[in-house]
Amino acid sequence: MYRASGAFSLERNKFIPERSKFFKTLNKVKWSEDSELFNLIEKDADISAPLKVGVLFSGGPASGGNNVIAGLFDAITDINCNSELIGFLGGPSGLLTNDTKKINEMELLSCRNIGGFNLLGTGRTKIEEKDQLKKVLKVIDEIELNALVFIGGDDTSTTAYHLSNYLIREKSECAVIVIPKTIDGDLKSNHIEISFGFDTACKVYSEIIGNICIDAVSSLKYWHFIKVMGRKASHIALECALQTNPNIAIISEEIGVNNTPLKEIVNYIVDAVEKRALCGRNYGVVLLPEGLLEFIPEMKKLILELNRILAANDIIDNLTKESKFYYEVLPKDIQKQLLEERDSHGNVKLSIIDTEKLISWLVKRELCSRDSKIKFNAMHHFIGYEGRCAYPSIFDATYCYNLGYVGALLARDKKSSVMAGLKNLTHSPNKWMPIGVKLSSMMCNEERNGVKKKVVKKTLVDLNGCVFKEFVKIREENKVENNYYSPGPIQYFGEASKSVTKTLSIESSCESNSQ
Ligand code: FBP
Repeated sequence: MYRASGAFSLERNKFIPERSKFFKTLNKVKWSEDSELFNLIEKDADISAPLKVGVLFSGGPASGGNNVIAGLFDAITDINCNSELIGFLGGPSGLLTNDTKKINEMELLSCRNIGGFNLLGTGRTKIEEKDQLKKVLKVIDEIELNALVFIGGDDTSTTAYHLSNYLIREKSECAVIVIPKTIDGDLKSNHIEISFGFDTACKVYSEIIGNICIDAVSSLKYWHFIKVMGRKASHIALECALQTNPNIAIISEEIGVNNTPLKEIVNYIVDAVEKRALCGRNYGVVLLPEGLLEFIPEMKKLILELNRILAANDIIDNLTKESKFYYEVLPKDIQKQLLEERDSHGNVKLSIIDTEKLISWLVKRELCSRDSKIKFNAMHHFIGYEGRCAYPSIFDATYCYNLGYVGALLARDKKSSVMAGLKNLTHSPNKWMPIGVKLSSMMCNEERNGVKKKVVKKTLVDLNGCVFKEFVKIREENKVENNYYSPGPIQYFGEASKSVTKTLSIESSCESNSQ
């Protein structure tokens, strides 16, 4: 098995995350309940029997996952030293096939505070069919699990909700608990301030974007088109824009709400290219979110039609006239990428579509059609996989370790169908308040592939929210001026190591101002 090695990893292994004050003595805390939440309060708890807890990673990796496992392991063995933690290998598929390994202290020693999901592996297998639920129940019974902890995003939480209802119907006492994970930052609610992994990914991406900005203003000859991850929501692009001040950052949700056609987006960029050229700046930086294409009306329609055509093994000629027109003007490479195999949800894999190349190609074409004599040289970057397994920031390392503790306490007290959470995340960890959010309070009805389904809501960028408004304040000036900011690498020591994302700090100060 791969292990991180080297002096820095060893130093990171030794880091001991600060804990919420509630975790100092576990037999002195109990959950109180209201309609949406479980709150941890200081009160004597019963001595617990040993726990047998199952855990798995689901979906894309996010920094801090190992610390969730470490926190979970430390807490269940603190609760009773004979407790056991069983990891399912390869994500949800390992749960279906009962592919497991027992997690022990020795193995954890090498991965505490280190990024990656390689301790167990991860996957995107969906568990929703009746026979799959039956298989999971069989595995739970065979291993005699007291609780099953899913470390995953919104789709995983939806699975956990339906599974927990099934287990209740089948009279199983196994509790189902979710730990909120995704770099995309779209798994949040009134109670969940942020999913883990967002902080580290945004800091890694902002370091790279900041470096590119400084290169742009040093070399003076390139327009850099950078696509950043975020399957649907633009939280990452927005956060990185606030951290680095590129000349242009497009936010998909705004394009979607305004139904902005592709041509208008291209003209917006070309206007900025021309304005900057007038000041002698034939260079710049454009940030694009991964999910952009699915928000542009004509592209959205084309992708939906292609999804249907591919699912039915139909031919491209059967696209509607309008979609066929847009398909045919696309560069051949992009056409090919749009036809690649869909993911397990039937969606196009946006991470493999070169949106950054498409947009820069259209910008160049528009400059030509305007008979512009401006020098325009484009460079392209996709920043995504670079940040999902990075060494977790102090925030993510600490947050994840504490989330593991919350998960263990929910397991001890048999709280099922809940998401582990911590409130007050902009304060120091000893002030963090452990919570369990009932999944039922996070459900909504949504149409997925033509069928109405009860799902955990994906939270997109709120265009009326404080974070987006902060971005709107600076974007006009940033278009022409060089206000680039290069935040540098993640810090592990000193004051700067305590920083949280702009998203979290702006949202938290907005909330306290409104109270
Ligand atoms: P999760 O929501 O599962 O955490 O994954 C997020 C993500 O990193 C997206 O930003 C990206 O679109 C996707 O994973 C890419 O994953 P894959 O390589 O499996 O297609």
